Amino acid sequence: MITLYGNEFSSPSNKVRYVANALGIEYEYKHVDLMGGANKTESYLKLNPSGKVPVIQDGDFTLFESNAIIRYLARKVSSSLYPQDLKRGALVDQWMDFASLHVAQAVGRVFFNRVAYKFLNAEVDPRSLSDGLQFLQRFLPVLEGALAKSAFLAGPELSLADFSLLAGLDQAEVAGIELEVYPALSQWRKELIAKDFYQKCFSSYAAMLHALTQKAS
Ligand SMILES: N[C@@H](CCC(=O)N[C@@H](CS)C(=O)NCC(=O)O)C(=O)O
Repeated sequence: MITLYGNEFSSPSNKVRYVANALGIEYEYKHVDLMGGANKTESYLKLNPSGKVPVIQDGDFTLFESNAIIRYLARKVSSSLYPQDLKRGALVDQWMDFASLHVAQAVGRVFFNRVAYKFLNAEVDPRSLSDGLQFLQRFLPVLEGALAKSAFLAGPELSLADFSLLAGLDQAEVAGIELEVYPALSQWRKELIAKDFYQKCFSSYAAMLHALTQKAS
């Protein structure tokens, strides 16, 4: 069975859980206590030298980087979530990169500087916060445009790109990021959150995160 090392705070970790659930791939989940430094131990650094979650182990094969992991899982079971067709697959890659590099990173900046800094004993970085907000102002309308045209990000079929984006937006409410002004994006998100693959992890990510942050603050 696959072992997944992750943390509930971590969108990339949750992305892997959503995809594994959707694919019906069983996994053993190992919580990595990031605040307690469990990701910096010698044995963990052997799994991922950067000390980050998520990591999976499939037998003697170890893999880190969430997008690489979800591609691996989809290929392992020949899932249409990552189409074999050259162009359809390339479109999924395009939106996965967009969701991770532009959207999830920007959400992460806002989340860090509005919420996470409090329990990480870190300093707020005003430049990073304003960059994050500006990126979101620029890139969320791009997503709204795509989702107003097709049911899912890379076209009419659900794909890995939707999972990348869904996980990347999980911290939106807690970070005070307004998504309701984007109706197609909000509807797409509402429908995916209701699915079993998501509900198996969280009935509401915002509520879970709120409870965790209250405990940590
Ligand atoms: N690009 C990586 C990002 C992974 C990442 O940044 N993980 C964070 C949690 S969201 C982490 O492990 N942070 C702990 C640290 O940097 O020490 C992926 O998609 O897997």
